[in-house]
Amino acid sequence: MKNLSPVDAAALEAVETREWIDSLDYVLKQADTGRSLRLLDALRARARQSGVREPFTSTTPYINTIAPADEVPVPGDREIERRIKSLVRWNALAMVVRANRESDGIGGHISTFASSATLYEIGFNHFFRGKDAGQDADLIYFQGHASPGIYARAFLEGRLNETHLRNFRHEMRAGGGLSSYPHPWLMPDFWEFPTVSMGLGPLMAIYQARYAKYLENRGLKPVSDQKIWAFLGDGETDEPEALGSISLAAREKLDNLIFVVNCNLQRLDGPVRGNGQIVQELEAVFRGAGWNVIKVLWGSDWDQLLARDTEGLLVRRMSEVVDGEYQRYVVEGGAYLRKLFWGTDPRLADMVRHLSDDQLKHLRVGGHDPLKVYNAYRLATTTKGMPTVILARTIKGYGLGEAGEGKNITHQQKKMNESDLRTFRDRFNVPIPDDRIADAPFYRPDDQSAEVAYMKERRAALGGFVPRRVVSAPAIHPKMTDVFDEFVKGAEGGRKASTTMVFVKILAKLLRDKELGKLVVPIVPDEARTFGMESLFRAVGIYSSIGQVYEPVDMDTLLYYKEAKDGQILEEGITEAGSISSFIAAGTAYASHGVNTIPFFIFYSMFGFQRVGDFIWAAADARCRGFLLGGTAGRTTLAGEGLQHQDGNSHTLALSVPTCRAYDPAYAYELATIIEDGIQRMYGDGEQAFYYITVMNEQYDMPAMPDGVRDGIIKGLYRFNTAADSDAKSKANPSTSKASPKALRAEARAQLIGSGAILNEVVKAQGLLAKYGVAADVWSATSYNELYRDAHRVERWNLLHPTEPKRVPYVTQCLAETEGIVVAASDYLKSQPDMISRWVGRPVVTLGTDGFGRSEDRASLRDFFEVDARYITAATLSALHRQGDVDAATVQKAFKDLEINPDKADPATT
Ligand SMILES: Cc1ncc(C[n+]2csc(CCOP(=O)(O)OP(=O)(O)O)c2C)c(N)n1
Ligand SMILES: [Mg+2]
Repeated sequence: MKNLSPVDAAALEAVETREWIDSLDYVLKQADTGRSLRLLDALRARARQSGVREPFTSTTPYINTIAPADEVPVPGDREIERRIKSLVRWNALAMVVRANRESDGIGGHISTFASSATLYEIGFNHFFRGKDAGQDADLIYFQGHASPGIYARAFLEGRLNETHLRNFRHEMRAGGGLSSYPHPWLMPDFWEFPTVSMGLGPLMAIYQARYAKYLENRGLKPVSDQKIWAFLGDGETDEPEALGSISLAAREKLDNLIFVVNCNLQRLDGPVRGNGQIVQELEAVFRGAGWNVIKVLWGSDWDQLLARDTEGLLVRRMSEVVDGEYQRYVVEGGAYLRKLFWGTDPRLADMVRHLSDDQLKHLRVGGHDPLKVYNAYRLATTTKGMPTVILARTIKGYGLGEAGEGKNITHQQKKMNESDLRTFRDRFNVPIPDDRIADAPFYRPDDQSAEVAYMKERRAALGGFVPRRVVSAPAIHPKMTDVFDEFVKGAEGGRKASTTMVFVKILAKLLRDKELGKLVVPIVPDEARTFGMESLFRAVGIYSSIGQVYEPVDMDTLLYYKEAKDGQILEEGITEAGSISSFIAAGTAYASHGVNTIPFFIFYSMFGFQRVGDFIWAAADARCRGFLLGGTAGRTTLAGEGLQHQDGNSHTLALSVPTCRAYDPAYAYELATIIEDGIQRMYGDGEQAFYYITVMNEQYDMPAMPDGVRDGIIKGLYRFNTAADSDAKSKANPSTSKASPKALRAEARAQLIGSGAILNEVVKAQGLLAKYGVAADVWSATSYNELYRDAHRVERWNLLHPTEPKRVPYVTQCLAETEGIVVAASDYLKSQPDMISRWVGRPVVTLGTDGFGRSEDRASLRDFFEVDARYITAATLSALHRQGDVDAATVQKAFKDLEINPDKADPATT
């Protein structure tokens, strides 16, 4: 061959190729596919032995994964399904066009659903299982901005009416409207999963699928054929969250999970991979991770052409064209295609000589062909032992023609003129007369029509309409006194403890509780030992879908690392995003699985709201319940770790989440009270909220619960002790009596507020202040966020009811009648106590930890951030002096005694 001319060499190679393909065809005809695979393996091995270095390839050729011979026809009436799909398309488009005509700039998306209509319709007519008769329904994560299509279908099904559609993106109008995207908070009977923050849906779907198996393996839910579907955009896969956990899905063999990636090759601004092929890139990534990849690239029209491609020329051409060029083919005519796609080789051009330019242009891609999509779903739903991803090629803005089909502007297209509407109508045969087309009227055939009857019959056969959110878990009314009693009594034997230790004890007791135990779901992102939770490994086991197939290294110890198929702990490894997704799956299981599981997700507090804040937002939207525990919290309480770990921010971030109740408890009884109340309110009273509780690692005495403070703990503030209590206590205890005042001066009074571990500093300051003649009461602020919310609620009521007796915010009720300067200190931003200052009735001096943390010990940190007992004392005296209650000499002496440097740099900015 070396001596041949290039032309002869090519000819010879063509003959050789032909012979090899013939041989393979022969084997394929004679034997099962296993034989051909073994043959290919043998050839590969032979080539390698002879020194051929095969380039690594993680992709398959750019053709459909399912061969035409393996396809089955779509059951049902294809013609009616086509008509239904056209009506859904029309109404989805009309919804957006009309909304934007009426309110310019109201937004909405036409092109996304236009590209994915077939992907959804095949699901609705043949696959998506509903919830009727308690069936374990499929859980579907719809691509957020495809929502117009989902609404349009619900309209045809008779679930939404014309007013709803007219009020798309006008949720507050009379008669009801529709939210822009899937939001269970806004449409709690309809949407189940929030998806529109891109990347979150796919990740949540993976953990949802794993959670479904967890519930099955733990006997909390019967084993079923339920599928978790996630529909996502190809552009969306650039979000790290979208692909970040796909290896978990393969490792866990989640054959209940199906991703459908709508590969329209475009995102908002332009092509996803103009210079490459997004489908091939995704195939490589998913195959590499161990997924079953089904490519649906070409419609049935291409089958004949590919069958005639005996030399592999067409497949090669398909594989070399980049997405930017494929996109171009959509907007250009058939002549362009004939020249630039087919015309690169005369043999290729010959293959389509019998087709007109128009026919060439309309050769469909796979994602618009019901047969191809049906077969992909069929294979996906029957595949065992691995998750499936379907990469479906579609055309963005399909059917919009000049108005945007395949164009870069198509994502933003919201308006269509009369001629565009007419073209769309004609293309999909929508029965709207010419004289009405300009108005873009909605169209719904009557209930007796074949279309509506068919849709309803199909949905009934599959178990009812989807999406539909149903809360099926009944409220529970656990008697939990046994669990919490011991914490109310205070630490026995004067042993010191941290709130983290107390939390772990509470969790352990809850896990042992007869009624609640099995419902508790502890979730940790590789931090169990950090929080002293390792005793739970052995007690309840770590969930593993295959149990434990090795003998753990610490097998002979009491607290060995026990993995079990019915293990209860979700030990997620280092993924806060994954852990919060498990939290969401567990905290919404009361709706999606009919089980009231109670998640406790404990994490490093700096890696919670700050790191996965958008997931927490989605949790709130999804009406999630449960407990988030921010561990080793507090900017100065966490010693040593420094700038990245020391958290002074999380309560402020938590405030922004409407359904999140955040608490910063100091003592065991506070923590126990909050958790007990939380379980009651969420799982007994049905409140759709969740809790964020910071727990610390500083160990100190845990006092007994004072009388009558339960209500205050929940509301966010209560008086921990008074100056008189403290005085009496000091007198009774000679070791601290030195700090007691010689004589209390009536005018020098203070109300000191502390929270979390800083409450102890406040108690110490109370003693110090007594030395300088100041009588101080101490308050524990368990939640500034709750105080702030209550005050605003009351203030709003007063504003709206000007002639009725004024109501008084809880914080005002607590502090208005007290005497003296108010000083509040916490381990978080000063804005925390600042939030309540306007309802206190007099100025509040706030101490907090604004700024970057430092690697230091606790005492140095509290000195640096000016939140220790010395600074609380100094701040109180300073403010008392300014209002004339303490003389200059006393303040100066105190500053000297306490070693306060007035010229110290500001920690907020250093
Ligand atoms: C986290 C996030 N970033 C940005 C957006 C805004 N956005 C909405 S749709 C879109 C483009 C989507 O492209 P693709 O995922 O390919 O979906 P397609 O519409 O093409 O199906 C963008 C950037 C968003 N919703 N979420
Ligand atoms: Mg796209």
